[in-house]
Amino acid sequence: MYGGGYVPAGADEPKVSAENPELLAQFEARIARGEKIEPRDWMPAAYRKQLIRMIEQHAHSEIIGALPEGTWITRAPGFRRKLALMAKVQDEVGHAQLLYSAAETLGKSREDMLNDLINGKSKYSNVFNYPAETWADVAVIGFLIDAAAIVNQVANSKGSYGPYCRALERICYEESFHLKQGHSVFVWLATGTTMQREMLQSALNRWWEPIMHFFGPSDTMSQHTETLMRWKVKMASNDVMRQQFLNMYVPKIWELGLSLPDSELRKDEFTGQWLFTEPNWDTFFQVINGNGPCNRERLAVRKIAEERGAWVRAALRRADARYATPLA
Ligand code: BYC
Repeated sequence: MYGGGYVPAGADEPKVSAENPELLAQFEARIARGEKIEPRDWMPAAYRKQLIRMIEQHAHSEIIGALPEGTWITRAPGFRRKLALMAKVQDEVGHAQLLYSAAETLGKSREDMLNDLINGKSKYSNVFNYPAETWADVAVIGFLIDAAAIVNQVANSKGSYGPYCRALERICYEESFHLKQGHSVFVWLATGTTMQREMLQSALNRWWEPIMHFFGPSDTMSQHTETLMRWKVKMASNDVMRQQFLNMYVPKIWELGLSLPDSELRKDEFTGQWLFTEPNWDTFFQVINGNGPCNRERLAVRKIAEERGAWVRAALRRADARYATPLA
């Protein structure tokens, strides 16, 4: 239905110069005026392709992101923590639903997106390729990864593509509850016994580099930022978002007497910028290209879920077909 202009993944990058110049100028003027682009509006093929890539990766990150924390539901200490974690994990899967629906408006089917995830063709966030070894990892994910996601999503919710922005607005409300849940566990452990503090410090040390990677490669290395910012898909560059995160959350970590594994980390009071050791970008590219500690396991779990859910999807399709047939 929305097929015009959709270029499947792997095809050559659509050329903006090949677009009708009049339509392109009108489109760019709408974006400059801050208007939202809606699914049936004209859009350049490259805009459509970039949006599908980004929203799809985001949706995959939500379902794969449910896995590391999901393994802790049965082991969460106490009924209250279990309930909160279960609700959070369920929310993350719900976010994926919203995002897959937003991506579908651009012409790629959910089935194709999920197949591309399982076949390793599509990416998802680097951070979910690491194991959640202890309960403190759940605190770090819930507090700091959700915080990092909020920085990114609040910015992008002001972007140009209507369905993505509306999904992000709703997601941000829910993420702020997740952040509270993560913060509560984080502070509990930070102010707990020596063993609890050590467990938290160790989790923080392990997660720091993946969190720094989360915002994407530094602006000088980023492939897509320039185009995405021009079309207001991305509302801040990777480095700007990383700086915002450092500014908001490093003081909160230090206040609790915890340290971060980077001796260069400090705020330059003169420029207001945070200085830090450049994270290892080779490691980042290894992880996002399938060679992180848990990539294979994550995709294997997803594949099993797809296989076991096949009969449900088939039954739903049959039921849909039945109701679509007019009564005799
Ligand atoms: N991980 O040109 P660049 C959550 C890739 S889930 C993996 O800078 P761009 C949560 C990038 O795709 C929230 N890959 O890219 C869920 C590109 O490769 P391709 C997740 C990454 O798009 C459950 C290449 O590197 N949030 O919160 O301009 C539990 C070059 O990068 C990453 C989103 O998905 C990465 N971190 O900017 C708890 C937000 N970074 O595609 C929490 C939506 C980069 O050319 N996405 N790459 O092969 C975005 O905002 C942007 O895509 C990014 C990257 C800022 C991430």
